[in-house]
Amino acid sequence: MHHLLHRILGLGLVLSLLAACQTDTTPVVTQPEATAPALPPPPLFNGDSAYAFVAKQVAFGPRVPGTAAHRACGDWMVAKLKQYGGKVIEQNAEVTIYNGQKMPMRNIIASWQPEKKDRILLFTHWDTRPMADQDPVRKNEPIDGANDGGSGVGVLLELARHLATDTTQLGIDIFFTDVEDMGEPHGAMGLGEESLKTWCLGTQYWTKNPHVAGYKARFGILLDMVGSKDAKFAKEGYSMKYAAGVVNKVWKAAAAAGFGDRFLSEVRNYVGVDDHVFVNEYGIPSIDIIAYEPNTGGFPPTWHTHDDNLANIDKESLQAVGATVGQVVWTER
Ligand code: AHN
Ligand code: ZN
Repeated sequence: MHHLLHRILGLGLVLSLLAACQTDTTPVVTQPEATAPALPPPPLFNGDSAYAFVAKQVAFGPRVPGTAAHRACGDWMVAKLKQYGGKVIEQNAEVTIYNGQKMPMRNIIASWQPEKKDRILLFTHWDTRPMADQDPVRKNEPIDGANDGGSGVGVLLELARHLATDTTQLGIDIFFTDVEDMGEPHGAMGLGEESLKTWCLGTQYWTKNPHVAGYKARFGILLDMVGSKDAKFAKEGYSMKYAAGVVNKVWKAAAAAGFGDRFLSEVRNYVGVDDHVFVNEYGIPSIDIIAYEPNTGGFPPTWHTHDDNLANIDKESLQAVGATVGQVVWTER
């Protein structure tokens, strides 16, 4: 009897092992995910609100570092971030631009749930270019920077408005980088020394002096020129080199948010250098969502011209990017 029982139990064990092998198509790894409570849907991103934040910035005048408009706009941005519950840290320093001129720099970082170790970094530059070197006329006058400088801030302030009321699983940091756009006019393409030394000076300062000692994030998303007419986004080369997984995560989120048509599957090298390059070198896998013009293979035609004004901002583009980033922020766990 004893032996028979053993044999039956033994047979049962063998059978259950076989059964386990056969049902292996139900992977064990999905079990915890399936049992985790569903998250509430992401809050509704409001493109009109993001647009109003862009208009507000433009109304201050060009946000050229060292000017009264730059100072006043920065004060307003800090006030909004605080109003929305962000813990704000500012970095004020002096940096040297390509022609040797000293420039005051003001980085602005706002944190939600700063005690959390797992974090997402959202960043965009807020300064505007002091010249219109891509324009045939008035080359020495500053641009409005509605798209280049204004659009990313508009989208992130609208996301901040929701961070005030809708909690995320990860901690969130919004970093408004300064003195990004004072680079040497002809040193923009590629990661040559001229590029690296003269663009993205606020971000370069931050990587050497992070706002929190040893700061880390799971990943970073940079927004740059996200408000142009019918904006499309290619998979940008450095983003793919450093953080292909993050690119794919964001592109999936775009489809889930209903804006998959904006996020092209092609990989393109159309960005000389941008803030995310330095954040990647710092150690946070980061991508750049930056408008890509399929007709020219470059940036939108208003880039570094006087046509970069409010009349050329497209609410639908702000909506597409804001809803996509919101989808990532409120589904990541
Ligand atoms: C270039 O690729 C030339 N510039 C990327 C950085 C930048 C400047 N973004 C907006 N203005
Ligand atoms: Zn620019």
